[in-house]
Amino acid sequence: MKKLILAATILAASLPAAAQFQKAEDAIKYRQSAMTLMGAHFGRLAGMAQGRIAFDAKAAADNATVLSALVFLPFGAYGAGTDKGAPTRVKPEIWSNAAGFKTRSDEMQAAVAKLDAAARSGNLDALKAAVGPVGDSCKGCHDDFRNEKYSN
Ligand code: ASC
Repeated sequence: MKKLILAATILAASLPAAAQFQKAEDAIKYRQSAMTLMGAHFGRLAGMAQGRIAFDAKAAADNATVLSALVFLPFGAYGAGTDKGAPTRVKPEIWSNAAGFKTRSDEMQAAVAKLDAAARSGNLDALKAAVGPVGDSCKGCHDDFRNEKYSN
């Protein structure tokens, strides 16, 4: 499982963004789908950390493994011209401040790598400590690069 995830992660991280999709709409749907899945799997980990969901070490580790691969997926789907073509909340800063966007994605991926290690430790306190920085990184990037409302 880990090997497969690693292979998928490397592949996703190295896919050429521009050539990956036929239409802007496809890229928008792809990245939104990835974000939805990230929210679902992070939500289960955050729920356990916050006591809303019963702590289950195996479920936590499994969710973190999946999340660890998902976090690379959206960033191959912000090619030029994907600011329209389907309803989207992207801010133009994704392209005008590409370095800032990259920094945000790197920070999030690093925080998720720590969350994955914490989840695999089987220790609830470690999980609790690692969830907050991931949530902060989600929010920070959304504040900078996501609009409140969809474009159309
Ligand atoms: C989620 C989700 C987000 C982030 C954010 C964390 O589960 O859908 O956008 O976490 O709420 O602050």
